[in-house]
Amino acid sequence: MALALRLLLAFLVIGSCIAADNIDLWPMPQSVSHGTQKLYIKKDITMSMVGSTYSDEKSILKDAFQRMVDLITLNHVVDGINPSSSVLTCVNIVVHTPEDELSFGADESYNLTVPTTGDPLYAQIEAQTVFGALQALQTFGQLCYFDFTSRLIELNSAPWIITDRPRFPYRGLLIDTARHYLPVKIIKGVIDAMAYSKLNVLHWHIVDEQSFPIEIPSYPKLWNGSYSYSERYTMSDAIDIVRYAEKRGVNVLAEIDVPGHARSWGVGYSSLWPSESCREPLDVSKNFTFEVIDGILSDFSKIFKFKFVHLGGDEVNTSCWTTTPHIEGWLKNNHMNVSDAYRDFVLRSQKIAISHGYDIINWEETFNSFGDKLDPKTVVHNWLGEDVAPKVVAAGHRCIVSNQDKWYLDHLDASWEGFYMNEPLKGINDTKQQQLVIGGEVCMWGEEIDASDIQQTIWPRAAAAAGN
Ligand code: CP6
Repeated sequence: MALALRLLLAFLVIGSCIAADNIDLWPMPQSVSHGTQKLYIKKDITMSMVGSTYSDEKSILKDAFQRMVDLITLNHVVDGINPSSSVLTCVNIVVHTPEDELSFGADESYNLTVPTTGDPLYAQIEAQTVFGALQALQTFGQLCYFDFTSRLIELNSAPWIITDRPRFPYRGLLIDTARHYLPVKIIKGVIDAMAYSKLNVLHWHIVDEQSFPIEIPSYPKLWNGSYSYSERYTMSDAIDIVRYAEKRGVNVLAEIDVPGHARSWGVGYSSLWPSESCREPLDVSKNFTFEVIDGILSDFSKIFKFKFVHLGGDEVNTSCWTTTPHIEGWLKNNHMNVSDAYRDFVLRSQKIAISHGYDIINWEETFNSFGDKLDPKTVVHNWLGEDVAPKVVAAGHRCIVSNQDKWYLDHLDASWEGFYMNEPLKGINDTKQQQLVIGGEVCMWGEEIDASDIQQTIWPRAAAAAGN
């Protein structure tokens, strides 16, 4: 992973003739200056929080520091060093706010300085929130390396003065556990790697046509739609994943993709299908359908604390609605055509999600079909093409960009250069409208990958996008 990133960086620097003198940082911080001196890292380097308002009760920072140290020592035995040479003994971390709940738009900015003089010699991190400090620790870790000859941890080109802040508040990666189940351990590995690349939203596309792997206590037969007993997430698995992610500064965005991508729901509750022979989209004519959505979102709200929930809404083929007699009759009685019914389905689901305290994200088809009717706070998730985001923000909606030609990881022919070069603000010139683009997301759809190759397929191209 580190090697892949370094190779990628080397290519980029050569390829685009940037006058960067071997700054091995990715994504490149907003501002970097450095000198020429080599420092050594004391093998039992410590962390302090002198001057912090933050108390680290949940041990977010302390654990992150330990992970960073483990990573730079590569679990090798590090030799001690003659204390007279330039030895960094400590990282002092100043966090200015006591807040330790991860929230959308949290201040992730930081300053990192690594001086060459001082007794003791220590690095200093300064951040508004603990989540900025986590980003700084990632950057610090990238400056350090274990030297196999000296058996010391070294850091080149000091002194360093680095100032950084994210360009976008939403920097996402989609995983899909419906097409192939992904064990909790694998998801945690993906989260670790996201943190290395400073991505901060794991979009968990949990459920789809093929399987329903998650436990929903309100409707316990829903996970009858899982592939097998062992390919399931309990509530406590989901809580575990969310906690694990939050401790690394990663938000978890849960998705239920309705009404189109939901055939697996009916394995446990067949009345959610229009009929036994025509199984999706979900039956729009029944109150039960919306009771189940309410139950799922009610259970979600106890686990997924991110401000947003994703309600899908893409690729809805309504032919089952017009060919199933009881739905056809229902449409007629309500003076609706299928487009009206699709719109009402999405809007009704939005209201349910809002009642559970969520803001909504929907795939762009909802905007393309009835944008003027969407709840104005809806975030529209682009995927089809690059002309949509300008329309979304011109209409006053927030937008997430995932242009399928550039940022779909399941497209194996999409190059890392394409991932790097994709510009989320393309075609948007007004600064107010630019601010409505809350960020971008690369998508690892699960049809063609499973636990055995998901990491290799996500990286390094996702990291190229993160460096954009
Ligand atoms: N599943 C769901 C998918 C896709 C979408 N939604 C998808 C469509 C086209 C491509 C890749 C993925 N597999 N639920 C679209 C958002 Cl090329």
